[in-house]
Amino acid sequence: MKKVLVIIPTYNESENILNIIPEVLSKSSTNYQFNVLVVDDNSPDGTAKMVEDLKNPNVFILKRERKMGLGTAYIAGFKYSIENKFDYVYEMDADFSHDPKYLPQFLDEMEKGYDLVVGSRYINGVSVVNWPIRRLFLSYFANIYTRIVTGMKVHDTTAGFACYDVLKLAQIDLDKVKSNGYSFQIEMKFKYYKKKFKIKEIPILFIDRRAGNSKMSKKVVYEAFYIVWKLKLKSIFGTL
Ligand SMILES: Nc1nc2c(ncn2[C@@H]2O[C@H](COP(=O)(O)OP(=O)(O)OP(=O)(O)O)[C@@H](O)[C@H]2O)c(=O)[nH]1
Ligand SMILES: [Mg+2]
Repeated sequence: MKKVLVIIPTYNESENILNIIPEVLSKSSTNYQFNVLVVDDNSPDGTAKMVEDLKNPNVFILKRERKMGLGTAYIAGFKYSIENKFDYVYEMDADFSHDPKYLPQFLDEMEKGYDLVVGSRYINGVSVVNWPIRRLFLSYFANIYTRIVTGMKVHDTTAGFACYDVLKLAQIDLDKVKSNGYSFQIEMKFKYYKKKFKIKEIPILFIDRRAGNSKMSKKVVYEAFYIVWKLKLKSIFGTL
């Protein structure tokens, strides 16, 4: 039986976390044991305590002292998956934008030999529901821009719903990953692309958060715009 870890970073997700965890765990089968790792940044709404009170042996938590951003939360989770010898590790949001029903489909693709499977909003047109048109435009054109600058053949470079093969992930120098917001997603995919690891995109329907508040900020958007150039230049000079 393979060990699967789903990393869910949280900041004030008390309205979602107790609903999403059981849905993830319910995907366990004879072939796969699903586990959840919540990476919580001392959410003032008590998200961490709710997770601890579950006392579920398949639910783990990493508690950080203050809000430090999505990128470093995932890096901490990735290291946890490597140290604890999981087979596959997922990135997933707590807010139900990423429907847990898709989780098994990622594994079907992993078993075909892919190193990274990305849940994409931008193959087969656009599959995003309930986003303000401004935000959709921003995300869509940010992706086209990223593809042009980096040359990556990935349609949804900022996607945050993904599954990694842990042995391959261990070959990436995670301490060198510096970006934090959406650019974190771009950076991980670019590193896989440059290493010629096999990336597969599967279509998902992305739905705006069900409950709770958005943490998206302008800073994160600006970061993404210059990071793609930084990544491109680093790859040219061999310092990626
Ligand atoms: N640990 C940690 N988690 C975070 C941080 N920022 C966001 N998150 C979590 O990361 C996931 C994605 O964040 P969201 O706020 O949904 O960001 P988004 O999807 O870009 O924006 P909305 O869906 O509009 O809210 C959620 O589970 C958040 O709780 C952070 O600084 N630290
Ligand atoms: Mg969200």
